Amino acid sequence: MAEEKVKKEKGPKLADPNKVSICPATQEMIERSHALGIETVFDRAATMKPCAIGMQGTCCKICAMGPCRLPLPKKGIEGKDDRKGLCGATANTIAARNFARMVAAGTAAHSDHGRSVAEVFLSVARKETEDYKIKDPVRLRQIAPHFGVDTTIEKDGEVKDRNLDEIALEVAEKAWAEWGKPEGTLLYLDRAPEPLQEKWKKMGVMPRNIDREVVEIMHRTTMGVDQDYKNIIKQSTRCSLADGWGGAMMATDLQDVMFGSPSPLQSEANMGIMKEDHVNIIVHGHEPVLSEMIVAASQSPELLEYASSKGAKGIQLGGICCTANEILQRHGVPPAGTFLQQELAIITGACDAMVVDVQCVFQNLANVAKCFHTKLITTHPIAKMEQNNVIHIEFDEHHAMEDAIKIVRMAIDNFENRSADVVIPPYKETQIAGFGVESIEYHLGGTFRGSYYTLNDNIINGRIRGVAGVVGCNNARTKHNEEHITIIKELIKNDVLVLTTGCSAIACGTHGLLTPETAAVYCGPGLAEVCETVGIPPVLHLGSCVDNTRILLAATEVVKAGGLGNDLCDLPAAGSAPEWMSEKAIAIGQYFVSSGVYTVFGYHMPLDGAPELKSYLYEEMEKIYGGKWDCEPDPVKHAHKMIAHIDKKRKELGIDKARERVLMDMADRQALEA
Ligand code: MSK
Repeated sequence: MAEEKVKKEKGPKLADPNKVSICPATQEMIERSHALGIETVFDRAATMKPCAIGMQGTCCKICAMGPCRLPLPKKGIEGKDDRKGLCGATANTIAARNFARMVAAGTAAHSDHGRSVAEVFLSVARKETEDYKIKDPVRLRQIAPHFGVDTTIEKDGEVKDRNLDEIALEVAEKAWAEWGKPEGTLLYLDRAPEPLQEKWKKMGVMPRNIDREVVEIMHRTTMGVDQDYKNIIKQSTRCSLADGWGGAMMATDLQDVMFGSPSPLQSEANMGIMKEDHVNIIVHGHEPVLSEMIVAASQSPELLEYASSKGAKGIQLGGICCTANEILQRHGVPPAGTFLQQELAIITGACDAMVVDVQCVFQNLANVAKCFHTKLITTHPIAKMEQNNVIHIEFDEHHAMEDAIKIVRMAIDNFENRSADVVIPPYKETQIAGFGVESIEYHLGGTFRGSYYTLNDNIINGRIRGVAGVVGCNNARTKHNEEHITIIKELIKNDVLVLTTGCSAIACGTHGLLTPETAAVYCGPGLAEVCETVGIPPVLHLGSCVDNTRILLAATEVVKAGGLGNDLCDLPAAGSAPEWMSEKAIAIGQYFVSSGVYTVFGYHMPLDGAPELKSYLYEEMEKIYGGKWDCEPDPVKHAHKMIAHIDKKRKELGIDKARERVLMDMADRQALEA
């Protein structure tokens, strides 16, 4: 262990635990990492500063004449902006190309995840695998029409339900084609409100197929192609829509069909979910196809007995990042932490195996794992690690359960090899997770009404001021979880119902915001009344990063239910990614903005070096799609920008007066009565 430790005497700058996180479990584990001399992301962030020109978005490295760097002059632009790279590319072109490439990378990540899911679904439909089944046939019948697949058949003058296997096969083939079909546009676009579809058609941004839009960005942004920043952003819109209304949305739907649609369930969150006397397996990444099998394997009587034979009292599964959210929302498996806690879960000394798939996985996990007994297992052919202590068990859906059993057995065998003291920070909170489009309808609309009417009614009467989607990552350049939690508390205090996904959702669980009891403590009177009446938390956990599409569809249901305008941009709603770090967040932001949502990012946006492009994204886009970008690092101001937008929309809808009435306190009411 000693030789793997970071040499403290070399004096790398260490993070101050209390300054880098608001989470006590995280603070304690950072302290432990320092005591053991193990470096984590928090220390690296203290040592390495980000590149100032990259931060401005104006470093171009797409050809070997560069990198060309075009920072904004200290005094700002005086007169004509004549900054240019060797080829003449302007700051706007360079920053737009960089932005577009982030959209392409983010779309590729979500959509390749979706492709893997579609591939497994195709195997299920073709009956090539026994390990996966269609768990939610109702969901399959719901989505089939969006693929142009009939769910009924007319026979002998009678309309009957069509055979499920036939529907599955046709849906699987249609879905699979969406990545590369030669003609037409994506089928799911018809799920958006019609006025929005009309805007997309008018602008020529209806995605044709998913892969094509990603490839086209890579082509357009290579040296010497698209040199008009507005045209580059137009393709960024088309590509991002292929993510939000394409690859990511299909990932969510097909996962629901195969693994079951989530419904609210109780669980816990934070590193305190790990158990010293259990075999602890942490799954991390994004794709649930393997982790679904690991959940099943870890509950099998044979493996539980095997764990007991090795002296363990059971098998404790936990998650990090969005794989955590996937198995939380369907099985109640508790998340052990967010993106920034991945190294710390190993530093507990209790992690017998960490199983990673794709996205958001630190390469430094291998260095941390070397300091303990932890088996670090990569499972995906596109995501291996170079370090020699990493084990690769390639997952294949055709023998999925076999792979999962092998992994769980390996973790059990490793239980007796624990080499360091086990220190599990004793912090965890209860949470309710697993909301979706249908469960919001059920809880806020009721089966009796079967619509979003009651939610709309409460928005119109002002008890609920508006709806916010707060999503996304942690970022080691900001204080872990602080922005998420401050913004969300400020929103619910002001009667804004919050929908959350990704690491933001895990942060909310960790800090106790995902229980119905939260309403009485943190909410304004209107939202508290609604939450207490229907028994929901004021912050609804809607799943993983790809499940941001649930937010789009829930918003579409609100539009359909009536009374709040005709399009997503009419709604008193706003989006936020307070601690974003991934290219995927930019793709998500762009598809929300292009779907009509005012979207505020925290930390910073790599646009400051290109003021014209920045004002195009922050102002002009609203004139085209109804949504726009914004950035505000201060969390309280951030929340109030969102609230101001919500109030602007309430005014435009003519429902601002209703809200004034609902905000009357007892004294006002008594005065009125008198
Ligand atoms: S895991 S993309 S850090 S939300 Fe989806 Fe968390 Fe961001 Fe990864």
